[in-house]
Formats: sequence, structure tokens, C-alpha cells
Amino acid sequence: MISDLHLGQGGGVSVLTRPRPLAALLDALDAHDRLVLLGDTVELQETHGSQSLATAELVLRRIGERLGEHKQVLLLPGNHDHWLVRDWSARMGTGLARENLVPPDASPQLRRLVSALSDTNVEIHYPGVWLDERTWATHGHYLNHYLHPVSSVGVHRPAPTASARPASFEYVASHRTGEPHLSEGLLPERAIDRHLPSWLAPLTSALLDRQMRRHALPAMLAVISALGVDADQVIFGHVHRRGPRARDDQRRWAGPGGRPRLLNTGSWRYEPVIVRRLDGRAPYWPGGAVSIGADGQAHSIGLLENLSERELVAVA
Ligand SMILES: [Mn+2]
Repeated sequence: MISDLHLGQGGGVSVLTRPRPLAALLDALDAHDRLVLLGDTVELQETHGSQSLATAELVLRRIGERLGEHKQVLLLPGNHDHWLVRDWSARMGTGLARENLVPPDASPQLRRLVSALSDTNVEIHYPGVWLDERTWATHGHYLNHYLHPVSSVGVHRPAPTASARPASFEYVASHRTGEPHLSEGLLPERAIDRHLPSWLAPLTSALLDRQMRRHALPAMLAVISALGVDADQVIFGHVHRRGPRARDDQRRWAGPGGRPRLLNTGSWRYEPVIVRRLDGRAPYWPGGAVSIGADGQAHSIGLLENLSERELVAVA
């Protein structure tokens, strides 16, 4: 499972457009039966134009070729590519379940992405998918429901309830929140800025990380509880911070009594303001993934930890 490629987004670099990171991902696919693209694969929130789709098609074609006809991609939209399923989701209304199979022609944009993956098998699910009887995966944007003040969303936010249907969270995807992408749902817009000098990266990264632990992890647990998802392990993305890592407090990455375990896929974005002058050990270093082994246990892994900053972004 990987997420938050944000292909086509300006600002930093979507590293899968660069040869070394793409090669690392393709090599990792050889050891897996299927790839889950867990949301924000393509940047359609900044622009609905075809440039993002064209960028995404180049990358997805390589992924599809490498997987081949006997393997599979599961594609789950997030909030930055919610456009792919926007009209379909609106038609579903309160009939939207925790897991829905989305028709590949739900939008012209979705059709293009599915075509780019035509060398392999594709299923589209939204907002979540059961990967096996123990494991549920979702992009994670529903957690914004528990973080954003009403004013920043611009719509009435229903009070958090003990139980809720996916439809109650859908407004999160269809309204731009004004949050910068790299800190989505974690810090007020003014608190972090792309134009910050990059020597601040260690500080910015530490600040973000504290917000993530204190707010995003409990918010994700609240979503899981409200939706009534009864899983041993839940995989999400969205916050761009892979984990849990070896040195993380494992108790924060789990519900009460240790269940469910939470795992985050991290991102495939190089954002100088949070990784500059750091290395593969940095929490926001791109190239995160969650891998499920033969025993069914999910693990957080880093596929680009051995690359230098220069290798992440080099065009040849
Ligand atoms: Mn997101």
C-alpha cells in the first residue's frame, strides 16, 4: 500500500516522476501480489486540468506493466483526487457504505487512470476496503472531521457522534479546507508555509510530528469507531507520516486495549521544508509503504530510505 503521490501537484516534487524512486517502487512490486493506491494518487484539488492526469498516466502505465496480468491494483480515492468519484459519491448519498466497489466509468478522469493501468487488473473502492477479514484500509481524510474548525470548512459541521455513516464525513472531501497539503489536517495554515527557509526543516518536522501524534492518530481512531469498523489493523495515509516506526510509542498507534493497530503509508512527495538536510530516518521522508506479509501482519516500510536528497529528485 502506498498513498499520497499527489502526481501533478506543484510546489515540491512527486518523486515517482523521477527514475530512482520509481525503480525502487517497481522492484518492491515484484515481491507483492497486489498494490493498493490508498488515495491522493493524482492531484485534482489544485487543478481539474488534464496535466495532472497526464503525469499520473505515465507513472501508472509503468506500474501496470510491472505488475502484469496476474496481479492487481486496488485504487482508492482520497480528498485530493475525490474528483474521480465526486458525482458517483453524491449519487450514492447515504447509501455509501464503508466499502463500495466503484464502476471504472464513474468519471472520465477515473476512466483515464484505469486505462493507464490496463496491463494489470484494477478495482476501485471507496471510501475503504477490507483487504482481508482483519484489515481495513482507507485514505484517512475523514479524520479531518474531528480536526477542522467549522469556519475553515465553510459549512456546518455536524457534531461528532458515537456512530455515523460515511455520508456524514463526505463533506470533508468535497470542500477545500485551506490546509497546506504537507501538513494536512495537522496545523493551521499560517503555522507552516512552503516559503519557510529549509534550514527550519528539523524544527518544522518535529512540530508536525507532535501534532500528528496528539491529534491525527486519535482522530483516525474516532473515525474507525464512528463507522463501526471492527478490524485488527487499519491502514491509512493522508497525513504523509509513515509509521509506526521502530522508535515510535506503539501505544499511540493503537486503539484502547491495543486494537486496532494503526499503520500509515506516508507519502511520495519531496517537500524541502520538512525533509531538507535530513535523511531517510526522518519521519516525513518520502517513499513510505505498508506491506502485509504471508502471516497477515502489516508492517510500515520505507522504500527510499537509502536514497540521498539529490537522488530523490534527480531527473536522470
Ligand atoms: Mn489526503
